[in-house]
Amino acid sequence: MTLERLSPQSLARVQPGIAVPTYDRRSITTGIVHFGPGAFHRAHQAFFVDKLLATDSRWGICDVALRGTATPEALTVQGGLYTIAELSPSPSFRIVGSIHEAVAAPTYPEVLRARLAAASTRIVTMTVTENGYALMPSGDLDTARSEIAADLATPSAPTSLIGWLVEGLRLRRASNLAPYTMISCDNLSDNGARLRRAVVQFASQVEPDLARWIDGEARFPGTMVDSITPASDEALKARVAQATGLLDMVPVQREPFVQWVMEDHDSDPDWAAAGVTLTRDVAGYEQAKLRILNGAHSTLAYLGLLRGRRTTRDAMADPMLAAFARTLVGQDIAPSLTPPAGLDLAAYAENVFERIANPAIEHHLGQIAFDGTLKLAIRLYPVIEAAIAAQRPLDRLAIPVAAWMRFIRRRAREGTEIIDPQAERLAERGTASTGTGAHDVMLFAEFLPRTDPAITAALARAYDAIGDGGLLPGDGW
Ligand code: CS2
Repeated sequence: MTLERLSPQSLARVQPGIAVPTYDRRSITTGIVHFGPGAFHRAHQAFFVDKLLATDSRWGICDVALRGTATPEALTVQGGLYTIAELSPSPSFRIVGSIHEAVAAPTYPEVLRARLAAASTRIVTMTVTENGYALMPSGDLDTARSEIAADLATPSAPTSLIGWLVEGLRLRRASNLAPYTMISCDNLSDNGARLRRAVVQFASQVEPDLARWIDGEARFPGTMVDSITPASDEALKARVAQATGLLDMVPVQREPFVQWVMEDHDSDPDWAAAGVTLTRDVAGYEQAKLRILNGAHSTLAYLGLLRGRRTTRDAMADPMLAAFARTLVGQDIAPSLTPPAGLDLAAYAENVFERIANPAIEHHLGQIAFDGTLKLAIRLYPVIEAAIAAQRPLDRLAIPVAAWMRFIRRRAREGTEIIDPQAERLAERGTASTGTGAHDVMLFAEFLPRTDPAITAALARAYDAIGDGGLLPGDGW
């Protein structure tokens, strides 16, 4: 039997029990332009906006893909509709209606230009990964990057996120409109401040007055985003089709938990009504999340892969590994944090481990292991810095970093792909490694938080102790 495609017309025939938009989608207008229509955006932010639309129709999303046309095309065929599968022992499915239109920027630059310049567009959001902000390690815009250099040469025909944001702001200023509020939804520390810096620095090279106007008038609230979202696959499509009775080519899956913390900024819309936590201490939430959840994830991923585990569930079912991750969080990571008022770190960490162990989620460790150079730098290196400052021991903290080096060594020797902005250099280092801590740690020196002897000695010891199989203290060393 051929299944009917999910669309506004077929929605009436969805299986009973599936949540569908409760508002009249025909009355929605576009108020948000979003760059990066990937799975995390659809699992997280578009879900919050769906709740918002139940009481305020001004905030439909225009999804923009800077590269590739597959997602916007599939969403367009489906009238913007798609399914979220919430994975738990009793899974639930909901169809989300907040995506009002979806465009591929290279194909429809005029549509994007019009949306950015429209008075009704008040917010621009993005999930473009750290790489999308084109910042150098110093935090300054990398004007030598090819897409940034090209956009600076022809700012009215942009191709990059930053180029588009500035072009849209230029158009708004020319027609006396207020700037839009720009909200980064990437899992980075200080995402609002980083975005501001990139946008203002780009604008200052185009038109210094424009840069001053943006810096003075525009808002870039920081955020913390959280929901475990394994990549979508064919099995998910089949599962969604079975549950809903409709064919969705762009479904997403995530855990039931979903959290969005945003810097309080007198916002319109009423984000709090949609379930967003507004706070003056985003940094406190963000650090707790990046270090505890993401720090534990990366630890489980590198050690787990070395130990022959495939998913987070398998890693948490490995008693030695689960115990190590819990001890690391409790003894080494938690002491590096200053939690926001009202956040009980021990309870938070316990809840994180329950979420990671969710038996209904098939979350591949290989997905978490991507982009290690970027992830370790925000998840674990600040913890190492804090431990050094407070003279706490580094032995346990060195283990996940050593496991990452062992993981790179394994990939390089097997000839399997390393996914990381520094992939080429990492593959070279992995190939040159000998398996001996004193030698190999120095090969990775440029990717470490520091190279003073206290750190390199702890890393070399950890590297030798875990070996190529990711052994842990309880395994007998
Ligand atoms: C994961 C995150 O892939 C990864 O690196 O640690 O995507 C994690 O699942 C999310 O940050 C949870 O909010």
